[in-house]
Amino acid sequence: MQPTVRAFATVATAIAILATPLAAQWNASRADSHAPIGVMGDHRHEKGEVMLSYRYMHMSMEGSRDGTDALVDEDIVSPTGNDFMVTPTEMPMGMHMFGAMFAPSDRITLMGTLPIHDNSMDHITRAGATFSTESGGIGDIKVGGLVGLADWADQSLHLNAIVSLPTGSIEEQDVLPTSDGNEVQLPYPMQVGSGTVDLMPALTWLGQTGDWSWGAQGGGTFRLGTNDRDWTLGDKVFGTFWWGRLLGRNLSAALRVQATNTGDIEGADAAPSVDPAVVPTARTDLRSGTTVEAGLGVNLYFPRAKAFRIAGEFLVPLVRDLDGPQLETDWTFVLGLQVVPIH
Ligand SMILES: [Cu+2]
Repeated sequence: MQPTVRAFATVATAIAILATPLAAQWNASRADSHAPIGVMGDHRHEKGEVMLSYRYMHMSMEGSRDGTDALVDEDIVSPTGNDFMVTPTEMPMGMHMFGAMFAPSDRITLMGTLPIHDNSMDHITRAGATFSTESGGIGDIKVGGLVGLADWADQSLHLNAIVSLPTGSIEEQDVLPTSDGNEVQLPYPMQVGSGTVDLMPALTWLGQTGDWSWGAQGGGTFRLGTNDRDWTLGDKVFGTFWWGRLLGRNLSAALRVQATNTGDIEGADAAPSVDPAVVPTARTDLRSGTTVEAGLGVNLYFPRAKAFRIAGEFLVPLVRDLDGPQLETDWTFVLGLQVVPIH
């Protein structure tokens, strides 16, 4: 190519790239204008809009690991192994989450979520016996706002300013083989609340171009103070990135990657049943870890039915590096319904 032709081509390409965002307006009425359903606080609303949502999340945890190595349950409770008398073998976790959003202005969307937990945990003892414990109920209510920081033609950036309130129980009890039929305090993973006020800040960046969309969110959960039972769950930081693709007028699919790092518990529960010498779930120093998950999500959007959405996402782990023995997450499924009755 001649220099003038090359210069012209470069300028034309630059104009084309710059003109693309101007030509395309951010469109909230696309199937992929909401993130995969496992992402919280991904979108704002227009002034006056109300959205109600329901999500069901199921997390399947089976088997433990230490570092990136999977462990055999019988080895964890063998006298020559890690010296525990009991270890969890499986923990299915279910959660119903009810949410509401309201936008007092185009810039600010207020939101709140109410989770209801349903946990059970199966165990094996050194003698080979098995037993289960159960817990559940209302978890920690989260309230706050999504504050628009910048809006371009086809991109937007907002701050997630969310606070988690200690409405969930940290006194979940059940019967253990050693408790003579009495209900006693369960270990940390079976508690449904943190017991502390937690700050959950995040930044969310969204973009659309043609039939594609993308988004990124990074943030954390930071616990304030110590709960009434003298412990504090570890802080958590996460980052997630997704790519969405319109597959039709009302259908989109998205791939997502999420990395999460969780810290250990500080302090300790003084209940005799939460004995760190007996079971790994009672060890405050065996809670931390880093996981990377990959998700496939599908969004269905019915604009005429008062902006009704159905979405599902299935996540599998790519990396599980846990300070263990600690139960590993094998898969997570989220199903959600969203409706905008007032707009
Ligand atoms: Cu919404």
